[in-house]
Amino acid sequence: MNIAIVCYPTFGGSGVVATELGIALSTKGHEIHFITYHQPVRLEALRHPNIHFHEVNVPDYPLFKYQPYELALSSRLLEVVKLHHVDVLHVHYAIPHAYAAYMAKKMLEDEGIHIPIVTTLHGTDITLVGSHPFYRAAVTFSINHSDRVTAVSESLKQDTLRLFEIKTQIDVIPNFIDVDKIEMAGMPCERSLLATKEEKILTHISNFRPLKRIMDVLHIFEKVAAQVPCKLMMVGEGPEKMKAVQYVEAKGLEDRVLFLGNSNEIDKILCFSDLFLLPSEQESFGLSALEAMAHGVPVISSDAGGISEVNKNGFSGYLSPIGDIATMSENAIKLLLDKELHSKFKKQAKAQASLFSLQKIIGKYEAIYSDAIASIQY
Ligand code: GMT
Repeated sequence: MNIAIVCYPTFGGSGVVATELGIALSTKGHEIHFITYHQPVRLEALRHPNIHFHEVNVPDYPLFKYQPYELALSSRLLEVVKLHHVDVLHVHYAIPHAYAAYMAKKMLEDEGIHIPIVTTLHGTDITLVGSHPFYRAAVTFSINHSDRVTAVSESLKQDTLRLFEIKTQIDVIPNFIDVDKIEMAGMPCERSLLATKEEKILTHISNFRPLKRIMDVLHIFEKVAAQVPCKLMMVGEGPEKMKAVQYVEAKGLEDRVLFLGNSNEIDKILCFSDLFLLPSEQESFGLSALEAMAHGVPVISSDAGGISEVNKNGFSGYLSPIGDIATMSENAIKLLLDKELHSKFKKQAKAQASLFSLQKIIGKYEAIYSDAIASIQY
């Protein structure tokens, strides 16, 4: 198939999922066209012969307070679909991608070209931004006019049905991880560069937005550090980072809390991590938790949204109510102090992650594409 993928090319989970999906589909022989405003961060296009990248350019015009990205995107979609005979448009994150795709579809219809749209909902496009009264009507319209709609968890599907008047069927296709790639990588684990043998390593990866509850991460770390020698790796960038850095400085924790910024090498960081912390306020899935589990890192998380569909309480880690720092810390300490329990959870975390292996999920997207293509009426 000739598949066009639209996504945010940044470090966010939806962009990562879209990129990994495109790469996996390309290895199965599909022709993949990424259409974004810059090359997705996890994509090395030159390495994959049947992956193509088409940049969306938005000219800066001083009259506009807001540059019309949707307009530029739908024009680019039209161009790419025509030039490369694209069979299906897969848009990740409803805003504004599903809306722009609908415009492109209508423009193409005018030229006698009929193309189906598959929209994948990721989380904040529904729960945080999309349901805002200023956007809700357009988001509802775009979802209802997609030929197929998928959500990354049952929790997100239920949120979507609760927050919008949805007339289309929503299929749940969970996020995935290439477990074989992790197994085969066999990368050197350079733990000694960051911690001593006695020290445990706790890791948090996110975009440091308020809903990630970054201060909870630090408070949990402080409680754990009072009983277990440990370090905390904070990976990512975002609006709450400065507050966190200032707190760490004020508490004199600079040598134990390391801010590593955005990283393309999370495999290297997770390979030496002993625990992963994800105390989010909202999380439709929690891709970073799945990535940690695939590396055999147990997860201490909140029970927000779809996290419980990924992290299994008492098996791959522990879940607690949002903001329950005391229980999260107790569970972290319990795991870190009991070597046998920790190694059991490490194995179980890997086993749980394998339920979301790429090989199990990719066929579900291919089936959705085939259905969507077949459903197009000429
Ligand atoms: O978590 C973020 O803030 C990034 C965001 C995104 O849209 O890129 O992530 C959402 O999509 C991910 C991939 O499907 C999910 O794993 C995250 O749980 C979801 N984030 C939220 O629901 C807050």
